[in-house]
Amino acid sequence: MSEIDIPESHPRYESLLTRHRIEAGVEKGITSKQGLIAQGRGEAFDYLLGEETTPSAKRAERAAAAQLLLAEKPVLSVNGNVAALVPGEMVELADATDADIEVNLFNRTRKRMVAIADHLQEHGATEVKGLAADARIPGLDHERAKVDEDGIYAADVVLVPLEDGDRAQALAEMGTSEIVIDLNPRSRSTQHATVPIVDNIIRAIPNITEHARELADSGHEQLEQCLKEFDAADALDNAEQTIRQGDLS
Ligand code: PTJ
Repeated sequence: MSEIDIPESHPRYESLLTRHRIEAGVEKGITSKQGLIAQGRGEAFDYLLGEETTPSAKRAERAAAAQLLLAEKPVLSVNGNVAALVPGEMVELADATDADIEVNLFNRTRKRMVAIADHLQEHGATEVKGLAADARIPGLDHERAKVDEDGIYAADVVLVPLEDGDRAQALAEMGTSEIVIDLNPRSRSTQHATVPIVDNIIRAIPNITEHARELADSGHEQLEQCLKEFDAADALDNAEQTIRQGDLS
């Protein structure tokens, strides 16, 4: 039995586990109520994708691992949904790629920032950035602009999960490369990503970590090649085609 007392053999196990984690996140003051709506939106896309990682998303996850390993200063951005769904998995990915973790919220309050940082620390994070907020992403007039100067502001690669917003565009304009995880291939974030991953974050993060561990001893050239072979436009097109042909049975 799992944390929600549902056998793993249950046909909707993953979906029920995800819902439970988001609900618990709201109760713990980590996830915003809007996060529940965002989750529902994601679930609809996931349903049409067959609730599994497509071959195209698998390639994107490998490219993402290569990009994180190639980065000089990679940062994993965490919002209220990400913290509720994959806290331990984000810490593992940060360890595997030597990345920093930074909390960045749309509905930013000091209380939520601290609750999320504590939650990540309970799951093994040693340092969580985001509370200093001593720099701003230019061109954004909402709370997501607030970043740490030695974190997202200085990063060359940022992992941006579950946010359909203008921060992705603003970061791209700063010259930052982005790996975006979003089940909507038409979201603004995926459109600006160097590596868009159209997959459920529950599956995507452990997959990227596995690839990162596998690629850890690869040379610079091999990692570059892995990234070069990946075509972002093709990946988005592929995801959209799969969704459009989605089977509702
Ligand atoms: O914690 P905060 O204050 O920063 O707010 C976070 C939310 C998620 C509420 C905020 O960023 C928001 O409203 O996001 P959107 O505009 O609803 O975008 C979220 C995107 O994530 C949508 O395109 C969803 O399809 C997608 N999504 C939702 N759940 C998942 C997902 N993608 C991958 N895996 C999921 N589990």
